[in-house]
This record gives sequence, C-alpha cells and structure tokens, in this order.
Amino acid sequence: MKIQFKQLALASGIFLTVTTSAFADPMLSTGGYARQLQNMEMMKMIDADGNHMVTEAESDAYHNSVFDALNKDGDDSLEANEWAGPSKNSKLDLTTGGYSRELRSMKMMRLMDVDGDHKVTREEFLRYHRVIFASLDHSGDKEISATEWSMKGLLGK
Ligand SMILES: [Ca+2]
Ligand SMILES: [Ca+2]
Ligand SMILES: [Ca+2]
Repeated sequence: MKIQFKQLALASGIFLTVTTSAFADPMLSTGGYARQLQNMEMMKMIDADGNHMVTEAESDAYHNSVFDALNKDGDDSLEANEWAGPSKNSKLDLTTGGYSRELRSMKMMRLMDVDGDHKVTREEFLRYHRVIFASLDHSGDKEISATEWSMKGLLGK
C-alpha cells in the first residue's frame, strides 16, 4: 500500500489520477491522522483568510510552516529525531495537540518518505499533503469546503 502511494507521488502533477487512485487506497494515512486532520479546529488553522474554504495555496503555506517548525536544524529534510521531537507529545503551536501527536508517529513518517531514505524532504512533505488535498477535494474545484473537510472515508480508516 505504501508502494501505491509512492507511485502516486512519483506521478504527482496528474491530480485526476491521484484523486481517483487515492479513493481506492485505504492506507493514504493512518486512521488517527485522518481523524485529527478532519477536525474543524484544524481546518480553521489552515484556512488563513477565514472564508471557510481551504485552497491549495493555503494548504501549501500551512504545511511549509509545519515543516519549518519541525525542521530544527534548518536543512532541507526532517530526520527521525526532528519528526518525533524530544517527546512524541511535544505539541506544535501551529496544530492541535491531537494532530501533532498523530502526525509525529513513525508510521506517518514512513508514509511520507517516498524514497525510503529515512528523511522527509520538504518536497516529500508538500507532495504528500497535495495528495491529501486532492483526496479531500471531493468536488474537484481546488477548494475544500467544511463539508468536504469532514467527510469520512476519504483518507482511509
Ligand atoms: Ca480560505
Ligand atoms: Ca532537518
Ligand atoms: Ca525521503
């Protein structure tokens, strides 16, 4: 299932393909991650202009900030020690506590580490979240409404 995501990620840019395949992929994310992400509190944090719609630009900007917050040594990738932090429960200010906890699991790190080098580059991190975005964008208009945001079953169980 990880291989499916890798193929999707390598073929990124073809969002139609990504969306279609993502629906069929039960392991796009962990269930805990999906639950925490699809929380309205998280949507509000990502919806920078507060218009109750999340655009891809808002999603990219948000995930760039999360990457920066995790990337303590300022290079271009997240290593396992940066991913998990000093304590797995150490909360990121940008996210809810529940989201931070689920994101910083090694399982989620492995899902995003497409080339398997035990580091998640900024590109891998953003590419992963674009696949998530495409999966949540049920209507395909490049914006995610609150209804789409909380729709169950799009990111796996
Ligand atoms: Ca918005
Ligand atoms: Ca780093
Ligand atoms: Ca990698």
